Amino acid sequence: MLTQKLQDALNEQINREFFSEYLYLAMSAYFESVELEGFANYFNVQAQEEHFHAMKMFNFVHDKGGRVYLKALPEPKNEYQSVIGTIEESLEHERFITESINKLMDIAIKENDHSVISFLKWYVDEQVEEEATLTKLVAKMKMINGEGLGLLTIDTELLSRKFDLAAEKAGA
Ligand code: OFO
Repeated sequence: MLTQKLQDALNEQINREFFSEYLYLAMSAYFESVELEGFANYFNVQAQEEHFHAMKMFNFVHDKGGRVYLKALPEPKNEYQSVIGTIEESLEHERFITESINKLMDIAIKENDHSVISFLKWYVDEQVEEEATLTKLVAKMKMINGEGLGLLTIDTELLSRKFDLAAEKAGA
């Protein structure tokens, strides 16, 4: 069983993970609109990962005998001014998500629920990876000034990113 407080906090986080999916789809659509297929693919794959994060938590709440309540999603930002600015905003968003996972973990510790603590460790580690990947991408973008041949080279590199459900589950 989950305490009411933990169930509410997990439901909030499920909403944030689905919002992340929505936000990254909006970023993917922006990149499609400026013909940067690799960046569009990168954020499309990221959106699929976020869906996985949300569903992993959705299923966990049920496994714990809890109740999932889905809430409305805010409208994501659809217009972006630059490639580098968009990546920076995604990094900012991941920092916010890291903070919210940390707060959720604080609640699990306070409620002394070891199964939730153990479950959330996966998200804590995942956030390290999420922030590191985007930090490196921002650094690369700064090296090339966010434009020209460098931009097209990175765009081509990002085309190869794929969502691998089996690998995600294996890491689960
Ligand atoms: Fe779910 O990690 Fe990004 O938001």
